[in-house]
Amino acid sequence: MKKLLALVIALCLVLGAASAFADGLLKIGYVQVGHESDWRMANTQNYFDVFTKDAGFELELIDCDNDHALQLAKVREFVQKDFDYIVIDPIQTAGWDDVLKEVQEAGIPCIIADRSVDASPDLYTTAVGTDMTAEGETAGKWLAEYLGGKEAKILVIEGSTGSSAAIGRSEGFNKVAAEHKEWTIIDSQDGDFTQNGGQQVMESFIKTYGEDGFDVVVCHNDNEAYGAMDAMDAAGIKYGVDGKIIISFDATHEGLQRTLDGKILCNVECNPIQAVIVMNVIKALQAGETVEKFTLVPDEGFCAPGIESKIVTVMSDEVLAGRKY
Ligand code: GZL
Repeated sequence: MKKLLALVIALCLVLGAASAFADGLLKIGYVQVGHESDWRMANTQNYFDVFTKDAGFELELIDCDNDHALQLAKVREFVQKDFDYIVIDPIQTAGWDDVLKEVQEAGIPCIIADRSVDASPDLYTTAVGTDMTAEGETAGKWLAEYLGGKEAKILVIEGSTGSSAAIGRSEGFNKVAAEHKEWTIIDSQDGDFTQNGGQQVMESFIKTYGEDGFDVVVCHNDNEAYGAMDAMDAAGIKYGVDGKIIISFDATHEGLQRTLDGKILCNVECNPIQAVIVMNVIKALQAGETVEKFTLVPDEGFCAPGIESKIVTVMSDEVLAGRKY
């Protein structure tokens, strides 16, 4: 009887193990920020395009709708389901130590993608993303080049508070602004990376400071810039090459179209096409290779036609036609 029982248990174990690899696909759990912007939608689509079954993956991507607690809960679910890899795009930099320790203790490789966390790099396998501080510096350096010493009153529509994108871009821009006593940053409010958020903040800025109260609006992403334009259109305030200076980030296709049209004067890229880089990191880890602690996704800046610049690329139809997203 005992022999029969042992045989049945062994058979179940073998069948169980076989079923886990029956499809031979690597189970990838991706905890995504949300669906707040065109950039985010391009990033999500890119993961679905890359992590396909034909490529050997079973991707479960969770849109956490800007809810940090939901992100933590979904990571814990991926641990319970014993996923092969967990990819996290953290809504905010804070509050990740405990859950990253749980992932590590479960022996599941963890990749931080796009945005970054405050947690020690010892708590995750590797990170892939852009340099948000450098993006902010590029915007500041371009503005300094464009203004050529002229005074400027600056309003900022920030990205989601606590996100590494908003923190980095502010840090980089403010570092350059500190070198320009002729600049004054009048106000800085959170527009949540959405068009509606950008419009609401800009409406409040116009109400508070009036048309003559500002010269420059720095928007932490294209959707906020579109909202700011909506608000200025409604108030009859001109922007662009002969109006208020709008600086934006992301350089999505629509954002670069509006830069080409001279509505946005400077647009600093943040490349959402990151899935192949993450996939290559996973393949290297699968092959037992060691990977760098951080893989930089390169980006650059653009400005409207008719503006000379040594800092960013001047937009043209050819530049726009050559863009991949
Ligand atoms: C930046 C990314 C930001 C984009 C926004 O890497 O996390 O979040 O700039 C997006 O458009 O919402």
